[in-house]
Amino acid sequence: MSLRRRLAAVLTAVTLALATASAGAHAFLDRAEPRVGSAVRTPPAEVKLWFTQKLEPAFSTLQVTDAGGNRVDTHDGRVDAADGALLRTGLLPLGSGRYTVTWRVLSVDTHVTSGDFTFTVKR
Ligand SMILES: [Cu+2]
Repeated sequence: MSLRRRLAAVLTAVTLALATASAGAHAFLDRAEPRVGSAVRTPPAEVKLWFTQKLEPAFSTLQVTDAGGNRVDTHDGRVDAADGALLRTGLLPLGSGRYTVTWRVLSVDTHVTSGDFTFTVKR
C-alpha cells in the first residue's frame, strides 16, 4: 500500500469512529410539561416535550390518551417552529384522571427513539 493510500485508509477509519461517537447521542426526552409522572391541579392546555437533539419534523409525533385510550390531544402534534428540539401538542379540556403521553421521534442523526409517560390531573 502506498503511503497516500494508507493515509486515506486511516482518515476513513477516523471519520467512521467520529460518526459512530456522535450517533451515540440520540434524541432522548430531556424534560416535559406537565412533568413526567406529575400530578397537576390546573388542566394543562398543551403538552411540551424537550429533547436532547433537534428533531426531523416530518417523522416526529406525539399523542395523548386518557385512561380509556381515547385521544385527548388536538391532533396538531408538531415540532416547534422556533425550537427544533421541542415537540408540542394542544389538548382538549381535561377532567380529573390519568393521561398517557406517547412519543416517537426521528432525530437529526437519523435515529428513532420512542417512549411514554403519564401525568395526572387532580381537580
Ligand atoms: Cu442517535
